[in-house]
Amino acid sequence: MSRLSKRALLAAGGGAIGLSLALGGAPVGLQMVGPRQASAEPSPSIAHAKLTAQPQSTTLGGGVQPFQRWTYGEINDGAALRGIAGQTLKARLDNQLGVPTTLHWHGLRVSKGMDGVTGMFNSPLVDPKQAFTYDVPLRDPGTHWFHSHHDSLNQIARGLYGPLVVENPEEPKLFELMMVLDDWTVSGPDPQNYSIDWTKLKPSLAWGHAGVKGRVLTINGSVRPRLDLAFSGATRLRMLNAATARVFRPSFENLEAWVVALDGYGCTPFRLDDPVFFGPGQRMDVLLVPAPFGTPEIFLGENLFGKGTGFEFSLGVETSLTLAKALPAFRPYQPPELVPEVRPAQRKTLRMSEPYRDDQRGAGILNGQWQAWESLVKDHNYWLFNDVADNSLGPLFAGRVGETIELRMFNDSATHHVMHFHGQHVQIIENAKVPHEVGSFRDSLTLEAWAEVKLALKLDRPGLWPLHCHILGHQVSGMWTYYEVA
Ligand SMILES: [Cu+2]
Repeated sequence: MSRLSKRALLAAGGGAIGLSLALGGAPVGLQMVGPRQASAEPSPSIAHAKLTAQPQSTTLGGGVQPFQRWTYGEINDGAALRGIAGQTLKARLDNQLGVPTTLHWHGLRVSKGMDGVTGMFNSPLVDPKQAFTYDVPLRDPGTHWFHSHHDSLNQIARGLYGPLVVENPEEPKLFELMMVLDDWTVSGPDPQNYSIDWTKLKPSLAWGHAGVKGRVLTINGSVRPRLDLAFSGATRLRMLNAATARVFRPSFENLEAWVVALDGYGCTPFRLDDPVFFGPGQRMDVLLVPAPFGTPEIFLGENLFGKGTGFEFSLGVETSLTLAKALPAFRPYQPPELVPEVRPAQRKTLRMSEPYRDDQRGAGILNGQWQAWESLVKDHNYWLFNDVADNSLGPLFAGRVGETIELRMFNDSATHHVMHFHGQHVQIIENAKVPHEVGSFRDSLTLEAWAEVKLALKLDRPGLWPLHCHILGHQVSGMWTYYEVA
């Protein structure tokens, strides 16, 4: 078995995932992630994955009734699709659902038409019983993910997502643990006997507030997950927030925790002593070492105040590198073609707000014209970007490859938003409320109520690229726009 086929698909947390990453046509089995030795064998430049979108019976545990989840094969319980930086992933999506779907490669710089967004963005819609193969160059190492970008609110909530780890051969190999956070909409009076309830995903006034959150929290698809840390040394925790609306605020107890990557890209490592906001779509890589005493735990901070629900870690049998040896090897990842120029070619502003009643001017722009508040909200246009609910005034900006755009973002509202850039990462230049993020490259950033940030992006991939809120009820009620790169 070649190096890729052994390493290409690795499962952490003891679970199987139906992402068969195959080389030469033969699907590859699962393997636990542990400390790995560097190999002298070269990596094949092409990796293949077969992702079958299909319904599958599952249970989350904790008294939730079994239900049909949508998956890419088997249940996602902490496994990841893996490749090595520099490879190209050819991922065949086979649609065995009764509805059309697509795949979006969140955090990856793909080419026009491969991004999983249909319509003006040119990616094909994959009908039931049809297949499409995506070309995904694994340019940037890190913890990324893939998910449906068609009817995303419904399809992601029902489970159509999975982590994608692009390994960096320069980084030390540590014992790893994948941690996918999600929440599930349920109904029923008895918490020991909840039923999954998809009707809560229908259009509702919640879209105009914080979005639709599920009452049942899971890690790796389980209410009571098994979370093994290395017996000694540092564990690399790869966190992903796959929820459609819930911002978490994770914190750790009886653990030393160092953040080494944000949204996949290496950052200047910092010690995580205070909880941080962790919005839908975001990733965070944390090195964890248990304290000598006490039970190591993560608290999810799911209500944004207080510690929230705690999950205990256990100690496995694996050993890993010490923190002292591992930490110095992690450094900021900044591909030169994305490092912004000091003097931007253009300065732009993005203001997020709700429509408010203004009988003279109108409450917001729809179909290119100011409209009354009633006309906006009757069709669930609860959010505006620069006063516009539907992009009818064209792109947020247009520029050429290599140009730097300075973008100031203002959250003029009382809820969180998570801005996600397709096509590339952008650098955070100023963020008064979250200073540790300054300088980091992100594809998704959480803005607290009334927050203001300054970003710079050096345009990299030609095409039209969406920019939207990853609180998906906000996305479908006005919070999306796009930018154009020639
Ligand atoms: Cu939002």
